[in-house]
Amino acid sequence: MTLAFDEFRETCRQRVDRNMAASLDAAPPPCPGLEEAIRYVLLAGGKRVRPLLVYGACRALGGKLADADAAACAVEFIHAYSLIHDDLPALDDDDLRRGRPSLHRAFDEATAILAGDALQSMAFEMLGASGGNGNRAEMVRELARAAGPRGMVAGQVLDLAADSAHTSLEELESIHSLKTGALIQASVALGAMSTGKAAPEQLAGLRDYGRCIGLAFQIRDDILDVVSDTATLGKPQGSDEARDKTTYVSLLGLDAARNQARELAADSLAAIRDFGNSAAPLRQLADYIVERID
Ligand code: GRG
Repeated sequence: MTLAFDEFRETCRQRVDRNMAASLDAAPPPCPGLEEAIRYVLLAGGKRVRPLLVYGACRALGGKLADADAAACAVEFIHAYSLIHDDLPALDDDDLRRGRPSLHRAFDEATAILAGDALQSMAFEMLGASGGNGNRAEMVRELARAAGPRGMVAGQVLDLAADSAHTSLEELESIHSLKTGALIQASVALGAMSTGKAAPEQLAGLRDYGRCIGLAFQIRDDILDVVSDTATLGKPQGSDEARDKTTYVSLLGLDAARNQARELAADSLAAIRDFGNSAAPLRQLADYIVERID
């Protein structure tokens, strides 16, 4: 990774962390337990990949980072909610997240369900607030579509229903393009939309970049579940195998999965080949996503 990318990543990380904290400071929930739970989840770690994609796409179109602040917070709120619910006993029943007890373990199940619900609403409140350059109604619709019953929630339902013995590569791709990919693709689209000046062909190229990088992200996730360790990941290593889940590694093997992730990263770069230097952060993000270690 280059120094310029490291700086971009750190600037974006600090920016989204500051804005998420400020939104809670400005309008805290009138019940301290809920506020504490939301802060526990939001303000302690995470790679902030989705906000980085928002800011990267905004930059690619020559926008200012401030244009994309609301979208960057909104996608991280949705992501945080999805992780809380994903860890619940009714879903993955995971005790560890980002190196700490998952929310329902640190608090209790009811608080975790409600904190997830609250974060989902907070995302749309933040994105729908007036101001900024983008068309807010279209942006709210974009996020709702990605997070909802034709996006992330559908992916989760299909994943729960998948039969590990009979899941094909096509089915796996369709599950993950919904469960993980839809929010990642929407993050890129929202970054572009937040500038208010995304031409249709630019948006199409960026969506294609997001589609490829979303799948590459999931393949890397599957690889790390095999080759990494619990301390580095901050969540239980080997959980896919323990749950007998079909993954890119179980279907393809490690080497072919790595190649597939790299090919998708190359495809993502091809999708934004017409963008100039302003898309450098997105290009470096593609490399980061397939080489990341956590
Ligand atoms: C309404 C019950 C209910 C469920 C909502 C939970 C859910 C639908 C969907 C789950 C989506 C999900 C958890 C996808 C996994 C995607 C994934 C690879 C997450 C890890 O993301 P990272 O690595 O995490 O970006 P950090 O911690 O770095 O932010």
